[in-house]
Amino acid sequence: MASVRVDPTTVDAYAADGAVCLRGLFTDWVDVLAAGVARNEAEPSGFFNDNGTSGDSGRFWDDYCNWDRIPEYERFAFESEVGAIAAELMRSETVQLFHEHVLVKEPGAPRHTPWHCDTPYYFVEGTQTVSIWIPLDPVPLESTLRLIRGSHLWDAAVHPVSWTTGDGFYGDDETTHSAGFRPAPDPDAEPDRFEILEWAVEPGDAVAFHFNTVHGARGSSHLRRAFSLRVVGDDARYVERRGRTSPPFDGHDMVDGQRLREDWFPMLPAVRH
Ligand SMILES: O=C(O)CCC(=O)C(=O)O
Repeated sequence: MASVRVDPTTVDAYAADGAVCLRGLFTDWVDVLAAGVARNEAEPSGFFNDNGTSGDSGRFWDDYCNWDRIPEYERFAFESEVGAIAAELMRSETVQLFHEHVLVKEPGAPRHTPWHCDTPYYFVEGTQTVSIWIPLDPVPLESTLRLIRGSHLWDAAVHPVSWTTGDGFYGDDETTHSAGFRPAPDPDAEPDRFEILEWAVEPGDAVAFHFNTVHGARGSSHLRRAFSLRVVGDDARYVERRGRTSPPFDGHDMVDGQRLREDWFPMLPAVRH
């Protein structure tokens, strides 16, 4: 019988709130992941993006879909207990890797991560989804990930926009709000309306959040490297979007309602070693 490390209260909180903080579960992997991020920065993929502007004092860069060429990422995905932890949180028998995403704010990076939810950018949906966001540096409250409690259960998703230009991500505009999306909220302007979950975290802690959960972050005065592993569970299915998706996964050849193809999106070990 596999041991269980996420306590039932945390699993219930994940279902109710759409985000939880996990303390110290990945401490042994911090050096491995940090080596992977250094390799990633030295050998960026075609998806590498500097989200800032030329006058910024520190960059906010991100890159993704590199797990099969960065051995440190691959080892973490397949050899750590992240799959089993995700299975417990999602209450899922299976855990399938969607992709990894690295987000680095260099000291002084002024750029905020805009309030958004990930689902409309992705071509997969389900009640069983989770991103495991792992800081590789100490992160104080002022620069940590911020999430709106319960927003994974909202009826309408936040209108997806480009992080760099703010334009509609599908090549659309404001009218899209009437077609099933809501505009990005501003929780700081409406503190009575939205409850924010945010935790000061240490390297190897994690914030686990549902693909539907609305989240954002401020800029950072210090180096803030984060490694986010995104996985889906039993009920997640491919969904055709009305425009491009991120990541794009060109040529995937899937159709509405299909499980993600396992040759591109492999199953991870879903029980503890
Ligand atoms: O690290 C950040 O600032 C944002 C992270 C994020 O948006 C994500 O992992 O989906």
